[in-house]
Amino acid sequence: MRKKKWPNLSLIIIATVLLWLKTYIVYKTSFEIKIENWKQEFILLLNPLSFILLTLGLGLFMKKNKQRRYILISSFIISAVLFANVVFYRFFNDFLTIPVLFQASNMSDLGSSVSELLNWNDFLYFTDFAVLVLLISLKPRLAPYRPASKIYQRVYFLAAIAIGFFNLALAETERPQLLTRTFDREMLVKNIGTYNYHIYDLFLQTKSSAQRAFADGSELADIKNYVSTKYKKPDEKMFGIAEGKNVILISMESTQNFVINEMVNEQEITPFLNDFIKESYYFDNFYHQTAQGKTSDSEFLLDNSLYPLSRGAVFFTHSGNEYHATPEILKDKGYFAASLHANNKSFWNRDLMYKGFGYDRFYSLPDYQVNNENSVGWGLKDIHFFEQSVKHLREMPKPFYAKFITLTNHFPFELGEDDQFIEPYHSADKTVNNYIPTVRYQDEALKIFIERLKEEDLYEGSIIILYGDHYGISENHNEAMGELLGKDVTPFVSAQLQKVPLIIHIPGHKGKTISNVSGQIDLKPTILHLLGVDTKGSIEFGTDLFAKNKMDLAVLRDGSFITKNHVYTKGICYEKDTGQSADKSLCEPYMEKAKNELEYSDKIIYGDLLRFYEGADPKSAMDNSQ
Ligand code: GP9
Ligand code: MN
Repeated sequence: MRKKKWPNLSLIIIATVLLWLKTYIVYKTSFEIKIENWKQEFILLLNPLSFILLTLGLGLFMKKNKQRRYILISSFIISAVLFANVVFYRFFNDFLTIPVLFQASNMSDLGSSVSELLNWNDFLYFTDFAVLVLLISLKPRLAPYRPASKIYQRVYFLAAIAIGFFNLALAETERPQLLTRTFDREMLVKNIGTYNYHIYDLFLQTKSSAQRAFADGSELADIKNYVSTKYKKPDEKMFGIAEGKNVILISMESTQNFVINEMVNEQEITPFLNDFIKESYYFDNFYHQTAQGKTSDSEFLLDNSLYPLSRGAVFFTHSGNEYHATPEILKDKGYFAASLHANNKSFWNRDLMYKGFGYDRFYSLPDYQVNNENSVGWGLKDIHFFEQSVKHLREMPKPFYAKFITLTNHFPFELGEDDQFIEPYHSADKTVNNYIPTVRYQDEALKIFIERLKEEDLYEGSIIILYGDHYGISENHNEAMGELLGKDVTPFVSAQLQKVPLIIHIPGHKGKTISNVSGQIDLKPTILHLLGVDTKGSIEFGTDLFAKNKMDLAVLRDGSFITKNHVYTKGICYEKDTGQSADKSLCEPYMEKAKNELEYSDKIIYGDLLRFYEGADPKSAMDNSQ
């Protein structure tokens, strides 16, 4: 019998093709990368190639066994990076960044979420690696080793680099300024590929470390100018109205504004909040401005009126910076500042960051009794959390600035039957279905907490501020969300789904609904003005929500923004009334502003510029400048 002739393909080529095709298949099946035309599709197909060729190509300089080992190990590592992105994407609808990787302590705390995020068939993501192993051990002749000549090596690397540049050039025609505007990771990955993106991210990381080292106070002048033109005089009727009162802040986990006054199964999702907003100031056009740092980003916005970073969590990456946060400012007014959250103190690096903000006390896991009965999903159930927190509140020196961070309404939105005050929604999407009872549960917990505050005589002497920390339902669930809302979730709708509730209750005030467009960045000046602290001259990007001529603008961390009449997202300007795309020139006046805001805020963080601000505490400013 004649022996069949197999093609003689070298190991490097086989490994490259396998990894390349696998990456493309994963792009198409595990990420939602929107493709608008054939050119984009071609870029997507092409983009993993140069990196894989270059990396595996190093094997050309190695002898047989060493080469095999190198190809196997690098294939495995590259596959693992891709898989890590897939798992991360399932949860955050986003790609990994280096700062996030260093948040391993968070990742290990994810516990219940991780098992929810892994599927039994995930081993398929390593198919190409398995094929390589089998090939080498069973049919090594199919991938023979051939020492590469100098010429071959040169041609190989030139070709790989040429493909890389071709890719970049194509991407640049499709997406000008791609590398200079890095708000949108999806855009980056789509154009330069996951692997090159990680290299680029590494470059950014190095750059930001250098930025601090080289920063000096001179950059602050422009920024000071910018914020001082933005400053709005407080409304005389509201300024100092809560002076000396306690401040009770409640961060409502994953709570989006669409749940307010919305019905599911003919029942209200938030019956308590629907009533409470009637006796409070309720802001129904208020946006979260968080990015990868989720809850911690919202805390950062709240206490500093600075934007969080577009990549990583600023709580991790810049906890050593000098800040001029609300707790520190309120010290002069005799306030005691505390944060209460029944989780590990190191989650989101809170223990360190809180010190920098001037918190006096962090009531964390050891301050709560947590057991199997009173916990679910991420930990202590909200009703128990509030109940146990009342004791801490009682003991706190007055007046206090106390922030309560709820937890039950957290992905994957688990809840025992006994705690379900409303039935899950009925759709094909478990996440959206289960979100409804956990929001409803949180609403019940809030009702009980407010009752307890009244019993403890803490209600009348406190202003109570409730806000949603960030979205709960990502764009991965547009279909079920569309069903629930009765409209298609287009990018225009999606941007507006980033609204979170903001409710400010001031004793003795009737309150009202305020529909100006605003965001979490505005919380700090609003709170300080209510307490009688004028923020004039301080470096912050928000404006007092009660100021008479506050501009209608919310800049989201991905560069999208919302104004009175327009929504700008993913490069398109929409008419708010109709949802139709509008002439770009209508959004243009705000584009520069949005860009400036984010860039100035980033500059402050990367350069640790508040260490040069004369309003800052001189001692710590000195510590930091060494
Ligand atoms: C963790 C809690 C939830 O302590 O704040 O974090 P999140 O995942 O929403 O950022
Ligand atoms: Mn959160």
